[in-house]
Amino acid sequence: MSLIEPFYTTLNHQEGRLQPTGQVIQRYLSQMKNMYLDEGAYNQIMADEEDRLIYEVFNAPDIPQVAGQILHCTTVIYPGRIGQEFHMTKGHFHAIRDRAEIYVGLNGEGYLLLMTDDGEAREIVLAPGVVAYIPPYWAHRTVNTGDQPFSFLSAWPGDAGHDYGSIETSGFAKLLIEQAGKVAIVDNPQYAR
Ligand code: PAN
Ligand code: ZN
Repeated sequence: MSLIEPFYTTLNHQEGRLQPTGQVIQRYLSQMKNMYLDEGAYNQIMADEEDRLIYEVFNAPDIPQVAGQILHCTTVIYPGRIGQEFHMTKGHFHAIRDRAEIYVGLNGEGYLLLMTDDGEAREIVLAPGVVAYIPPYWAHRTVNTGDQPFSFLSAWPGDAGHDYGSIETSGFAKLLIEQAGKVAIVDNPQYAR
């Protein structure tokens, strides 16, 4: 491994951003086609709004993506729903499945959903100050269940990589929806492992 310079970033808890920031990833609804259950609601939003920014990722600058390094970033998920389903991240397994991760809740209201290959599911309320441990082998997705931006900090091994394809194909076992004004966790009728 090559020697890189020590550095720091400053975390803005209110905005959920790292300063200075490296690569910024913006995820729009159009990049999440077929990930939300309600296809009619998806099409309506795409017709009315053209597209919608669902979340942004602010990576710490210039860390090589190799074993031994610790990548880290913040994520901000903007509030809203697609039909009954709350705005969420794409979700992924790590490409090297036995790589773990830590999430720290910063601001807003949201959940961390976890799932194994067998569709075994768990959830953690990622309130501000909550430090969640994502063990090796667990896929993870976050969901904004509030009406303000929901943000959290993540740190994970440099060689972990991201496998988005598995979730794109199978979906997530559980969905977070609004039901009679409340947050409900329900089985995903389209989940197919
Ligand atoms: C996080 C996620 C981030 C965005 O940094 O990558 O919250 O979610 P998606 O990657 O599912 O779009 C992480 O888990 N890194 O490994
Ligand atoms: Zn991850």
